Amino acid sequence: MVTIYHLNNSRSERIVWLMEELDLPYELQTFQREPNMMAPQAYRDIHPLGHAPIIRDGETLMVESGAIIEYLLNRYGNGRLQPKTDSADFGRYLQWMHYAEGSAMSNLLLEYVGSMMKPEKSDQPGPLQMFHARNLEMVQALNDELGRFPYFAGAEFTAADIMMEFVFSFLERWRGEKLTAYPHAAAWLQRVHARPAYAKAMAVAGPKS
Ligand SMILES: N[C@@H](CCC(=O)N[C@@H](CS)C(=O)NCC(=O)O)C(=O)O
Repeated sequence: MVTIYHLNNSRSERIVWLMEELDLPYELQTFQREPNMMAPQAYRDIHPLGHAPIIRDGETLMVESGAIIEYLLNRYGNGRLQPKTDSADFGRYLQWMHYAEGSAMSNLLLEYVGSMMKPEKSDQPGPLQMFHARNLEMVQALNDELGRFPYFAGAEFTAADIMMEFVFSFLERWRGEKLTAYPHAAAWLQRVHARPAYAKAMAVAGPKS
């Protein structure tokens, strides 16, 4: 059985949600962040890279949420939650699967961490202003994309939505932003949050669990 090492309020939510969508059994081990938000030593002892999520599946021990999702889908998904490789949605699916961590989270974290390290405000000139402006453009572009398609890959909900959902959760939870200026993104978030598997995952591994 797959073991998910979950760190509270973290990207490991993605993996719990995926397993619930696939209706697969898993063992959940939950760890609490230290006051400085880092993973505790017991978590770091599981894998030398020590970031959440971590999973174990037999001999396989993995970090990196996107890679874990691809692994679980390819091994246990039976074609679910990803478009067929010859479908028109496949390129978009791959793009958003990778964009979530490769660009979106990096862009947001640059601004978030930068704002904690420097007194500079994002409405003043400097790198923070640049990151802030870039992130506004990014969220607008994501909103526009969700005006073209109901889900990130196209007509169907896929694992790309699971990857991208954390980007918007980060905006709301950590930066306290409301998506009122982004109606397509807000409607999409409501749709994905209404999924029974999301509710189940959040009950055991959500921010309030
Ligand atoms: N790109 C990685 C990011 C992993 C990451 O930064 N995880 C955070 C939680 S969301 C973490 O482990 N923070 C605590 C720490 O680094 O000690 C992924 O998607 O898995």
